[in-house]
Amino acid sequence: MTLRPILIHPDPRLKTVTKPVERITPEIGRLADDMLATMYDAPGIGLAAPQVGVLTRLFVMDCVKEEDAKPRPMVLINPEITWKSEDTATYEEGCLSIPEHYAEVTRPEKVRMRWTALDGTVQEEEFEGLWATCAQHELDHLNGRLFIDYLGPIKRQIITRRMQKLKREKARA
Ligand code: K1U
Ligand code: ZN
Repeated sequence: MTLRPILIHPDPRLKTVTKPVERITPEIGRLADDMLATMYDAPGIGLAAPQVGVLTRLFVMDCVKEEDAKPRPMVLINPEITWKSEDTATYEEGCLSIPEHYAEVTRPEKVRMRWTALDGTVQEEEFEGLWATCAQHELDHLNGRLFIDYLGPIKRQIITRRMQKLKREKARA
């Protein structure tokens, strides 16, 4: 397993609409393993392929919060929303590609998602709470959308400028 570097906003790869996975190859299996390891290491509750520079429709997530609970690592390939609730929920979101910045985002409270698992089977499940928020945040990544795109232009610009500064500092270090 390899920890992969996480891209920091702004980066054109984070604004790209990604391509479907055509075939579940050993390379896709390795990507999923690496992404789960990278997500747990960060730490985070989700990670989408474009965040590690791979422009394909795959994300991982595990929103189990309790320290002593069994982890639930999930790999979702070619995910799509098949139903969303009219009720909405607002969560303070973060993003591993926008470190140390958080903002409230309102989204459907529940979503039903269909995806292909690593073993090739088609799965469908209704998510709610943090799972629903995270699944929608990750699906947005596959469509080149970041949580700051839900904010007003001034807040978005402030965060983008801070990230540009952070990247300049990191490049000098
Ligand atoms: O996609 C990402 O950048 C991962 C992101 C997912 C996410 C967080 C919050 C709401 C929606 C989606 C993160 O995991 S940010 C880190 C984080 O939320 C966290 C880190 C450690 C413990 C618990 C949460
Ligand atoms: Zn994110």
